[in-house]
Amino acid sequence: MTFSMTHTMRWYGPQDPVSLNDIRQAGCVGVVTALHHIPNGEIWPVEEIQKRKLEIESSGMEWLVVESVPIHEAIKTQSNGFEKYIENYKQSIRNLSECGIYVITYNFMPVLDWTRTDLSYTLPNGSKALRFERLAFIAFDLFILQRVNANLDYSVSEIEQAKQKFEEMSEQEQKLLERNIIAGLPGSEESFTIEQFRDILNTYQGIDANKLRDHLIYFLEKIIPTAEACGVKMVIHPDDPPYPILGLPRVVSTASDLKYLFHKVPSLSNGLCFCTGSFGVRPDNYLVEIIFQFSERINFLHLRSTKRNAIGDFYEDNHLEGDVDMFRIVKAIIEVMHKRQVNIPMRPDHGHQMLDDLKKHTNPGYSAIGRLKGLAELRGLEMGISRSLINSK
Ligand code: CS2
Ligand code: MN
Repeated sequence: MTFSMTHTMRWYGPQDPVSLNDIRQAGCVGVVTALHHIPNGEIWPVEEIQKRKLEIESSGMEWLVVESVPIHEAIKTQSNGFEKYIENYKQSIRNLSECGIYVITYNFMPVLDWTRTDLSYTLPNGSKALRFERLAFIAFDLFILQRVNANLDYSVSEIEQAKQKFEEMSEQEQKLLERNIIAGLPGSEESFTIEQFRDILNTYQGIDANKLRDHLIYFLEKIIPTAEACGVKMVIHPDDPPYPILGLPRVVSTASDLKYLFHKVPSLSNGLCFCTGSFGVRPDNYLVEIIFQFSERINFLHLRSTKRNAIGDFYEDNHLEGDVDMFRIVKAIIEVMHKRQVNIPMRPDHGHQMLDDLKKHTNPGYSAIGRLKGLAELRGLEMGISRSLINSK
C-alpha cells in the first residue's frame, strides 16, 4: 500500500477569479475553502456548508479541509462575549462534521493574520512574489502607525535607516505600504483603517505572550473535546512571520511553542497545519525535526519556500528553492504518511504571479499559474521520492 499527499488548492469561493474547474485542471482532487461570507464569530449553518459542499462536488472534487474557521478577537483577548463565541465555534465544528468535513484550520495571531510589506516584488525573470522587508515594516510602525514606544523594539541604526526609507517614499508608496499591512491579505477576514487599527491594538494592552498562550489553551480545552467527539482534527496554522510584531505577542512560532500546546491539550484532535513557508522564516526552526517531532499531529500541509537575508527580509521563492529544503521535507512527509498509514492533504501555499496572470487581477499569493507550477513541481518531487523508496526496498 502506498500513501501520498492529497493534492488540493485553496479556493476563495464563488468570488475567486480562479474557478473550481481551473483547480481541477491543475491536478487537484479537492479544495480548501471557508464560508467567507459568514461574519467572524457566527455559527456556520449546516445548510450553508452543505450548499458549498455540493457546489464543490459538482466540479468533481471534494471539500477536504476548512481554512479557516476564524477565531474571534474576543476569544484571543478573553473580552466581552468570548464564552459565547467559543460555544458558537463548537457548534460550527459539529455542523462541519455533520456534513462530512473533518479537518479545520485556524490560527491564533492577534489582530493581523499573515503580513507582507510588498505584494508585487519583481523577481529577475519578471514574475512577482510576496515580500516582507524589515525596514519598510519598521517605517510603517514608527512613522505611519506611530505606535507608542515602538522605537524600543528596534536598534538605533534600524530606526535611522527606516526613517531614511520612509522619507524617500512617495505619498502613494506610503499609502500602499499601509494598505498592504492592515487592509487584510486573502484569507485574513479582517481589514482595518489606521484609526481602527490603533484602537484594536489597544485591546491587547496587558496581554503578553504568557497570557495569550493561556487564552489559546483555554480555548483548546473547551473545543477539543467537541472536535474529538465529532472525529474532527483541528489544525493550527503557525504565525507568519513567526515572531511578535507591532508589540503584539505571537505564540505559535517555534517547536517549543507547539510542544507546550500539545502537552497541555494532548488529544490528537489538537493538531497542526504544517506550513513550511511560515516556520521556515526562522533559521532556528528545523523543519524536518518539527515533522518528526509532531508527526502524529500533522493533518494538513502548506508547502512553499521563503528566502531570507541576514537583516530579516524575506521573499517567497520558487517552491523547490530558497531556504526550505523541500526534498528532505517531502521525504519526511512520505515516511510519516507510511508510518501512520494516511494520506495527508497538501496545498501549494502561494505561488508567483507569472505569465498571463501578470495581466489579471489576482488574489496576492493565490494566482492560478504560479500555484499550478508549484503543485506540479511538488507532485513530481513526491513521485520521484516515493518511487525510488519503493524501488530501493
Ligand atoms: C497564508 C494564509 O500562509 C498562509 O497559508 O496564505 O492562508 C494564512 O496564514 C491563513 O489564513 C491561516 O489560516
Ligand atoms: Mn500557510
